Amino acid sequence: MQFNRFLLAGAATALTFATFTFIAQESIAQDDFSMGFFITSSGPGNGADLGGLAGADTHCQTLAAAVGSGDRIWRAYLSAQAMDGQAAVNARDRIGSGPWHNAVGVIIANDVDELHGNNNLNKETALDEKGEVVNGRGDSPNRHDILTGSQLDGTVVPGDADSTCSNWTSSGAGSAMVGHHDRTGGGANPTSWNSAHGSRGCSQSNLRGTGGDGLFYCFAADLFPLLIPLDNGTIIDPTERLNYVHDVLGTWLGDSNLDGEFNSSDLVAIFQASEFEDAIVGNSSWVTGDWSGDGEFDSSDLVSAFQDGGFELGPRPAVAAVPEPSSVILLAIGIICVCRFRESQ
Ligand SMILES: [Ca+2]
Ligand SMILES: [Ca+2]
Ligand SMILES: [Ca+2]
Repeated sequence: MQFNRFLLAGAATALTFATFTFIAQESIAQDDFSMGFFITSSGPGNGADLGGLAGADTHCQTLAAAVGSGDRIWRAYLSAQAMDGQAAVNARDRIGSGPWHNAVGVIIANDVDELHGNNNLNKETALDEKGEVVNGRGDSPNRHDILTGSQLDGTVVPGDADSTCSNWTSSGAGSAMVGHHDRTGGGANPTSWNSAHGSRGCSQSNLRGTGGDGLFYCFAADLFPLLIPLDNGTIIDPTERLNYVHDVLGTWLGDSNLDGEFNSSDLVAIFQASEFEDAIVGNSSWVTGDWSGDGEFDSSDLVSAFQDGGFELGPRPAVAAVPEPSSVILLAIGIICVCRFRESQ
């Protein structure tokens, strides 16, 4: 009897959670036609040296923020090869679950499988973040070679040969797999958006020489359902929030881009959102620096994030290390000073 009651309670909890998640996902699927996909209007400018995956993500975030879409978490559609002790990364695993619309609300794909199957990605729909068409074959200059480092199914190219310009750090020797957003051209798979052929080299001039320009795809990683309880006031109590961040999200307080780590790229992202102690009431969310859930990004958010102790520690371990209190508080104070200085510029 006791056991049955336990089972029933467990089932009810699971059902409630499932229902909540379902409702959350439904509401997003139905009324979110905001931009979730674009081709970078320009690359960082140093060929296929994008500053690694992290640099590419930051470039996506910066371009999105410049057109008012900085409140989503942006990821570059790029794979990375196993190298220097780092595991391989598949582009298809980096971009959330969709659906993704372009800058004018047209659907690109509803989910990861559709994106790699019968998607709606072509020259007319694969717009840049400003909603403008990206030059393709027949235009001058042709910019249709889009960096991906990926196979047709969005996974990393197997083998040791360079397919990612040294994991997006080379602007010289090497090669990167590219796709054609206009679905036409040369290569083994000329109509593929993500895996047409390898580039001739990694420099800006070599990329331009064969119809590219160091551009890449950016997708909004659909992580909103997990953030809803943090952003809509469901979980207010600081201890409950911390438990949710640690146990459900599996990360640290301060990980604004939800990549599992709290580091400088999170700080860059929240600085770019420019909501630190601004005059607009209740305008901030997890991704723009309000980790406490009061709708504001202020110094208390930074202090509590640094007290949580995950800064620059990498992914959260099963048993968290105890932070050294005085040094993390000093670091938080330093960052607050930088924020205030930047705000006053
Ligand atoms: Ca992070
Ligand atoms: Ca505010
Ligand atoms: Ca706050």
